[in-house]
Formats: sequence, structure tokens, C-alpha cells
Amino acid sequence: MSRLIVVSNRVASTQKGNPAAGGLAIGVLDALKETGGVWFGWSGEITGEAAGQTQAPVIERQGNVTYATVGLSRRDYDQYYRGFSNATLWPTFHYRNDLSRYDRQEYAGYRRVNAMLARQLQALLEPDDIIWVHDYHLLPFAQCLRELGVKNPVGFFLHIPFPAPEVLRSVPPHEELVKAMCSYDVVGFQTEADRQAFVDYVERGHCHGSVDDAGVLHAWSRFLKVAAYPIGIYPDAIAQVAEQYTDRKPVRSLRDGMHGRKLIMSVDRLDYSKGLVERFQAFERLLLNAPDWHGRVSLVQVAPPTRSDVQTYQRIRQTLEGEAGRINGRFAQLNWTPIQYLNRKYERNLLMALFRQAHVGYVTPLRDGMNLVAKEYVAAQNPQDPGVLVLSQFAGAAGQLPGALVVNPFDLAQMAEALERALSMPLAERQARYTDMMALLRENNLSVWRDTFLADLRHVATASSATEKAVRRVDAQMLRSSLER
Ligand code: ADQ
Repeated sequence: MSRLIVVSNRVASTQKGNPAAGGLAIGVLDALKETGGVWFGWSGEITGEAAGQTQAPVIERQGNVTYATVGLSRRDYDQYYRGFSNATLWPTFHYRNDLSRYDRQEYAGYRRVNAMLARQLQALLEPDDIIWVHDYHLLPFAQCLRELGVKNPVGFFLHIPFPAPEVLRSVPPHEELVKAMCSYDVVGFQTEADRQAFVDYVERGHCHGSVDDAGVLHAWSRFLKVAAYPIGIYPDAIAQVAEQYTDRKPVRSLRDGMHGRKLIMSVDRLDYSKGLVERFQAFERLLLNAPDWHGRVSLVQVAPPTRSDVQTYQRIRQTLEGEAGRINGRFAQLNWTPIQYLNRKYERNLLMALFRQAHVGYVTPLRDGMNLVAKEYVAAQNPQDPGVLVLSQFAGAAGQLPGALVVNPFDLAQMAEALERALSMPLAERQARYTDMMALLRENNLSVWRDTFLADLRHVATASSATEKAVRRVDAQMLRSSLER
């Protein structure tokens, strides 16, 4: 089987033998181990080089997986990562045009870094490799490889939502970006709605593209497969560690500290797309509407800061701290704090055991590509006494977890009602919902995500090499017959 090359913005934590928390790291690493391969990306280090320059990749081997990482100059980091990726694309793709800014220099930096990374990767490529690129930092990566003459099959998976065309058009180089995405051979999205948004842009924009029934899109003289590949988890592995870690000290402290109260739990990166402020306010609404819950329920929010050098992230942190303080000040009693807000990371296994203690998983992003926390919360439950998931309709996961209480995160009253319903739901109903969702999580687990994507990419590889052979055969025949004449 051909070697797999994975390209993502960051590689670092996996390199130290400590797979990062997310599905990308876990799912992709298994595939790399199976076929052998290379994981290529930014090391997380800022170097003293000039913009657009970097040293050759640092290569580290672990078994049959090679980690190849490069540093970024300060200017490249500021323009490509902090700037266009996280201050333009991230907010716009999460429908927060109000938080998005556009700066031509930053966009130039974004393109420059993509081109530089492509040059660095090219030197490591072998003719039969297949390449799998991840996420919004690298939309033009395949185009850069093609400009260097790379012919290998290249696939792309977008972990975040793809916005409706009208929203995307607020990013000035929208057409260039979509055209660049059409240089891939397979483009994958989390949900059917994301895929449809991409197809709508291509079919209705100036590019006059079209898509056939098999999901093959034709635009700008290229053919590519576009499909939804919802990312999953390994639910049984999560269930197992959640149970194993139940008696660890932090888990016991949480349980003991509840003094028999009900626990609502939320875990997110501290990001404005996750709907944390609205979530706190809906919890406040519950306390206002239902005073009999005072002293009988607490909300634990775990949210470690991320991208704290991007200004909007500093603001959300301040706002949230203010809201937690205000709500606690309003309702707290000497022996009860309504909201416990923890600004820290937890070891993954421990986190799963913490989920198992919670009567309600409260996952209400304003927009989210998928949201793995929702899936992990369900998988971590005790089948004999499972908790209830309250889930935003704007998380990709909502289409995959029909047993959740699905809410609109902008409707505080509806969220408060859903919390109350979740807190009082009878055991039989909780078990029925849990059983349905676990079956679906098993059916669409992480291997299914990865294997379907890679099967489609390999199919392209086989088809294009067959076409190339056919073209070569035709060329040879034409040459022969012209010589014979
Ligand atoms: P994220 O926006 O990071 O991912 P999410 O899918 O919820 O969101 O994944 C977060 C991961 O980090 C989960 O596995 C979670 O357990 C872990 N995590 C969160 N908080 C933590 C903490 N305090 N300590 C330790 N671990 C923590 C992006 C997209 C999502 C998409 C994923 C995967 O934004 O929509 O689901 O990629 O494709």
C-alpha cells in the first residue's frame, strides 16, 4: 500500500510521544502506523529566519512513522497563523464576520507560508505517496504543490464548518481560496451542510462549476471528489478509561465536593465559537426560573485558554470571568457556588472520568465543525445510570447524536428549559437515549472516518495512474504509427 503523508499545521505534541487530545492526532496516527509514513508540519517554534525562510525539516523517527517539522519566522507566524488563519478564516468560517478582519499583508503571508511548506515537503516525497492535508491553515497547500510539479494524489479535510457562500464572500480573496481548494483530489467536510455550502459556492459563483451524482465536482478544469466524512471517536475505549479512572483523586474530589448535588459539565477550548457566555446566561436563567434548584445543582466549566496572543481571545476570557463572577455573586450561598470555572487542561483519561460524573453534558457552541466533546461525553457515561447531553443545533455532532436534547444556543429560555428537563429525566428515558447514541458512535467511529477518506483518496490514486498509463499507451501508439507512416 502506498505511503501516507499527513500535513497539518501542528505536529508537536505527538512528536514527544504524547498524542494530542483531539481526534486528528489519534485517528491519523493509527493510519500512519499501519502503512508507515510521514507527519509534516510546524514544530511550534519561532525562529530567527527571514519571512518565508526556514531550515530543512527536523526529522525524527518513531517506529515506521517519521515526524518532519519546521520552524516559522516571527513574521510568518504573525501573518499566517495569528493573522489570516485565526483572525480572518476562523471567525468567518464560524459565522463571526463581526470578529473577522482582513489585511492584505497577512493574506500574502498566509500564501507565502503555504508555498514554503510545500517546498519543504516536496523534498521528502516519493512518487507513490498519497498526501492528506488538514484544516483551514492549509487551504492553498495542494495548489502550491501542483505549482512545483507534484502529481501525487492530495486530499484535504476541513475540521471546521464551511460557511454559506454569502458569508464566505466577506473574505476578499474568497474566489482564489475556493479555486485553490479545487487543486485537491478529494475535499472532505464534517457534515453534508458544509459540503453543500462549498458546492453552492462553486455552482453559483463565477466559476460555473458543477457536481455530479457521484460527488465529483468539475471546476476550473479540475475534477475532484467532494464529500462529508464526519469525524468520530473510539467510544468503547473511552467508556473503558472513564470507568478505570473513576477513583482517581481529582475525580473523587469532584464527586465529594458536590455533596449529592447534580452536576452539569462543559469542557471546551476557551473560544468565542463555543458559546460560553450564552451558556452561563442560560444557566442563570434556570436558577431564576426554578429556585428549587438553588443549592442542588452546579455548573462546572473547564476551558483552558488557547491562542491567547489573538486579541479576541483575550476579550472572551475577560467577559467570561466577569459573567461567572456576576452570576455567582447573585446566587451563591455559603456552602454552594453555582458556577465553577476552571481555566486549565486535564489529562485526557481523567477528563473522560470527569464526564462520567456529570448528570448533564452541556455542549452549546454557536458553531462547531463537529465537536468531539459531545461524543466523548456520551461514550464516557455509565450505561446503568447515564447522564443527558444538551447539544447545540449548530454543532456538526447534532446530526449524529439524535438522543441529545438539541437546543438553539441563542435561545436562553429554551436552553434553560432543556437543562431542567435533562436534570429531571427518568432513568428509562436516559438509558434509551444513551443506547441509541452509543450504537451510532460505534457505527461511525474514528476508523470509519479515516478509512472512508483514505479509500476515496486511494481510489483517485488508482484511477489517475490508470488514466496516465492509458494516456502513455495512446501516446506510444501514436508515435509508433507516425513512425510507420
Ligand atoms: P476543537 O475546536 O478543538 O476541534 P473539539 O472537537 O471539541 O473542538 O475537540 C477538542 C478536544 O480537546 C476533545 O477531544 C476534548 O476532549 C479535548 N479537550 C477540550 N478541553 C480540554 C481540556 N480542558 N483538557 C484536556 N482536553 C481537552 C476542531 C473543530 C471541531 C472538530 C475537531 C475534530 O473545531 O469542530 O470536532 O476539530 O475534527
